[in-house]
Formats: sequence, structure tokens, C-alpha cells
Amino acid sequence: MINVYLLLGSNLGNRHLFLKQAAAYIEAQAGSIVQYSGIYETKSWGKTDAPDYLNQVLLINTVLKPLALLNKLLEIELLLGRKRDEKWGSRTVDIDILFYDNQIINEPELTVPHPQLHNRRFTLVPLVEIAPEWIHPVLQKALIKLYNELKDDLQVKKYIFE
Ligand code: PH2
Ligand code: MG
Ligand code: MG
Repeated sequence: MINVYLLLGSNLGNRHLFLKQAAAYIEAQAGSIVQYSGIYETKSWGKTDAPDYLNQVLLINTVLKPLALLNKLLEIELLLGRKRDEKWGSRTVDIDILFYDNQIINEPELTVPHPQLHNRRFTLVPLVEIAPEWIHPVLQKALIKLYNELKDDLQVKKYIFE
């Protein structure tokens, strides 16, 4: 069994429901969910005239190889109504592979660890919540250390669903 950290993001429609549905499809088709971070709300990073995001990190156990997992996650995005047009365009759900165990993957379709994760507060906050001691296999630093060195000042708020 391989440990994989995933980042879920949604900034269209019923964002909270899309995260829940994505988790249900992941559990049924990609691997069993071992841990959920809280859900966090953040302004859109990189494209400021877009709706705010909800983001969440999941730790899953999977038997799928990296590209098989990627394809499964892309399928789930489509099932949940994702349309791809522009870079950083709004989406019902985005599912990114942050870490695939401690492997370093550089394929045309897939770069792991996610090349931007250490620069983005909306990714590091939920990740550090569940895996502060995890070592980034390229940067060779614990996530809590990357978090303490983070420069991104886009605010990330815990999202309370009522
Ligand atoms: N994803 C992006 C671009 N910008 N901003 C936030 N807050 N959360 C995201 O998940 C996100 C983003 C591209 O995948
Ligand atoms: Mg993304
Ligand atoms: Mg993506």
C-alpha cells in the first residue's frame, strides 16, 4: 500500500458538497481514505477575479501506480462536472497529487511532489495539519519547516460548515 497525499479544491457551485462527493468517489475508486484535514477557505491564488476556493488535503492508501491514479482522479473530476478551458480557470473540483509516497516523478503528464506546494499557503496549511513531520523528498525538509519559511500571504481561514 502506498501513502498518497491529495489536494482537493473547489470554487464553483456547492463547493462543500463537491469536496464530499470527490472524497466518496476517491474512496470507491482510487484508494481508502486514511486521514482528512479540515476544510479551508482562501481567495483564488494566481487569478484574482475568480470565486474563493475551499481546499482540503486527504491521505489515502492506494495500490494504483502513479499514472493510473492520475487518470482515475481526472475521471472523477469529469464525473463531477469539471470543464477545462483556461489555466487556473474556476472548477467544480480539482484533485492534485501532492506526494506519492516519497517518490520523485517527472513525467510529461505528472510531476510529483507537486512543484508549487511549498509556495502556497492554501496547500501547506491543510497539509501541515495532518502531516507536519512528513519530509519533502526533493527539498529534504519537514512540511512544518516549509510552512515556517512560507512567503505567501494569501489568507487561509478554517471553514465552518453549518
Ligand atoms: N488552484 C489553482 C489556482 N488557484 N487558489 C486556491 N485558493 N486554491 C486552489 O486550489 C487553487 C487556486 C490551480 O489548480
Ligand atoms: Mg490544482
Ligand atoms: Mg489539477
